[in-house]
Amino acid sequence: MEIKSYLNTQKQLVESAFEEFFPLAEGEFKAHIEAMRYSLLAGGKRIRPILCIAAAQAVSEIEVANKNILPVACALECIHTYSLVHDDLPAMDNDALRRGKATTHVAYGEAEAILAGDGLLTWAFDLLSNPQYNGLDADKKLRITHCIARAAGSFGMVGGQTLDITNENSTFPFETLQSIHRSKTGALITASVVTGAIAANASPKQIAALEQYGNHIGLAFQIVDDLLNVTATTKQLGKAAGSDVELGKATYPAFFGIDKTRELAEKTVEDAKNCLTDFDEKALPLRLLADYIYTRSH
Ligand code: GRG
Repeated sequence: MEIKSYLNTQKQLVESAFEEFFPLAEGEFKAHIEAMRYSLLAGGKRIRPILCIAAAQAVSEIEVANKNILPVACALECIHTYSLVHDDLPAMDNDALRRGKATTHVAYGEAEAILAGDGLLTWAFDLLSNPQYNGLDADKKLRITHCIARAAGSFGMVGGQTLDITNENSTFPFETLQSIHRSKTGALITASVVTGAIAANASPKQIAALEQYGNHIGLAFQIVDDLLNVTATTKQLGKAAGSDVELGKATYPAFFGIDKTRELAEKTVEDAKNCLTDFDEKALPLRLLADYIYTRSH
């Protein structure tokens, strides 16, 4: 299996699901929905929904297009996209470029961008709970919803973003950096893997192993993001390169230099793959995704 073609196929699957689930820009709220669609459909690697699908595939024979997995996968991408829209705002990172396009506040204005982010976050929970889209039983729905809410909120992504912003231009211990990375980026990535597994009826033992896998790749993802911020170009990334130094952010390269950071990222990816030893060949996509997280160029 080629990771490139796997990623392309799953990405198309996720994007067609958005066409099915996401409201059209029409009617009374046309302008608001247009701003949400602008950011959601602007591209992006769709790593979180793909991880959700891959985790489901790792524990069952289910068809990838299983109606119960795609709404969860799409909800994760809605939350991720909202976080990018808000992260780009002038009050936060103040970025003008995202996914190779003007950021939402540049295209639609600040108030619309805030509301587009709010709408995307809330829509995620609509998707998760609405029986029209999601045929999971009530217990699974509740577990998945709670897992995602916890990962996205004050004890996960939002908490991590707060730590990140309040620590700009200051020195702090490495443990704080790890904690920022694990909560700001890692928590939603772990939730992507865990919720895919729950939706596909994984056993508690499988869920525990996949949670560990998710923790490692979540951290690796942000370490590589730190690296790319200093080694890649704005054109390659589709967002501002070099912004971490400009904003005075502490990062892995700032702590360890580029070579050591690469080593640490590679080791973290190996740790992730080691969590999959009890899984059979159905976990191949998860193994390849771990490698991809290390080798990605944007
Ligand atoms: C609650 C007001 C308010 C704002 C929330 C939580 C938050 C703002 C921002 C944190 C999210 C953030 C920017 C995390 C960094 C994670 C990261 C590496 C993002 C880039 O993810 P990719 O590479 O992007 O998957 P694509 O564009 O491919 O989806």
